[in-house]
Amino acid sequence: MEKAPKGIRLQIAILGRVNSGKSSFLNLVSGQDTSITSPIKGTTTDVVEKNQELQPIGPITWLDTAGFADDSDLGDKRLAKTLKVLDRADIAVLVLEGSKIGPVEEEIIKLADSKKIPLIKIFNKNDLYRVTENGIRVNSTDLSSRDELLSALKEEILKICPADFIKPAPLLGDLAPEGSTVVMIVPIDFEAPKGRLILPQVQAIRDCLDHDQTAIITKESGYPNVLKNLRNKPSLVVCDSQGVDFMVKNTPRDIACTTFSMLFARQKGDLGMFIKGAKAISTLKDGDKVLISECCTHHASDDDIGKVKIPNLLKKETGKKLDISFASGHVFPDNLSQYQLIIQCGGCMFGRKEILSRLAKADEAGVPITNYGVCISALKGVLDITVKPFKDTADVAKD
Ligand SMILES: Nc1nc2c(ncn2[C@@H]2O[C@H](COP(=O)(O)OP(=O)(O)OP(=O)(O)O)[C@@H](O)[C@H]2O)c(=O)[nH]1
Ligand code: SF4
Ligand SMILES: [Mg+2]
Repeated sequence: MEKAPKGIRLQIAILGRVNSGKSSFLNLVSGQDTSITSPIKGTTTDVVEKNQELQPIGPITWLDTAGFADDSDLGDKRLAKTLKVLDRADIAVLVLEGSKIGPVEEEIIKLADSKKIPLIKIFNKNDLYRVTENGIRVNSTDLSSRDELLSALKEEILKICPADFIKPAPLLGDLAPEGSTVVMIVPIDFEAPKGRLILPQVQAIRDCLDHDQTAIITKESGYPNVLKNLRNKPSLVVCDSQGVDFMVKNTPRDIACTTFSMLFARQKGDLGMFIKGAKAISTLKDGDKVLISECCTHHASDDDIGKVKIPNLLKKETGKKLDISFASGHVFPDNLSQYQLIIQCGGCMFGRKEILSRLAKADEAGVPITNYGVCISALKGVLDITVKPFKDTADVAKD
């Protein structure tokens, strides 16, 4: 079965004091020995991820964490990793020893509340403690209780699940009428993976089909012919950010056009904020620090967009000597105020929550943040064109 991409999975963090039974709970819900369990406190030291299809909710990722109140030497380091999980969790599950709510549990409830993460309490070790509270009571070592637990859990998750997970915002389906044609210009160069398209392209094609539109996929070399041969004009043209100048040059101005990255900027983040952030490019000075933040941790090619192309374009177009640094994967620096600009990748592999959390951190630190696609369009002087299809946010670009 084809795996659901990470970015569309509901992320559920399993939190609780050390030894409360978090890993046992994960093993019970997943029906597998996913996480090591033991009576020794501090058994889970790193975040353990487990994917599961939980119908009718859909694809989810469980995030088993190191427990709170770990007084071992490494306790603080483990807790720091657990706290980072809150930046990407859509929901939290608090695993309690019986119904014990002490200072540790209060701290977790407060943390989840401050990050607006809905929380489900699990009264665990129900066989050892007499729990009288209403809610999900379970003995995580009893495999026969799995079905009952799963149905109670699904009911609770559906009640508190973020609305945009049940019905995710369209990628492009709302930008073109039903029955119309969307042309996608896809580079098939040495950077393209062998025998397949990359995730943003696949998701855009699927979104077209979900919205009863026709998708035509072409390389740059075939694009002029596609336009010539179509009896009716396409409603939208989408291209890879790197080919944005080619698309703009070869597309009549009455046909809307944008980039894959801009589509993801809107769905995963906040396009308006990224557009505002791009305005900071023109204010950069010699010595300014720019952070390039990429969700994937792939090996960079000689022509990598994040590591090579954007830095070169940025230096060339601004003419400034910039101090550019990089962060990848789930790492996002804490001390953001040292940067004058952050450039975030499209984030197609990440959930919306994690990208929004980065936007919130940048906002809090007063640092402008933009994304790859918006930045490239701005640097190539075509942002006013590629932002036009997004009527609600296009005005932000004019301010
Ligand atoms: N009797 C009983 N024992 C349980 C239950 N859940 C977990 N345990 C036991 O409690 C101990 C700790 O369980 P873990 O699942 O490792 O707990 P944890 O919260 O992941 O622990 P850390 O990773 O160290 O924070 C193990 O010996 C489990 O077998 C339960 O519902 N009933
Ligand atoms: S680097 Fe970012 S935009 Fe590119 S594939 Fe990975 S998550 Fe998607
Ligand atoms: Mg554990």
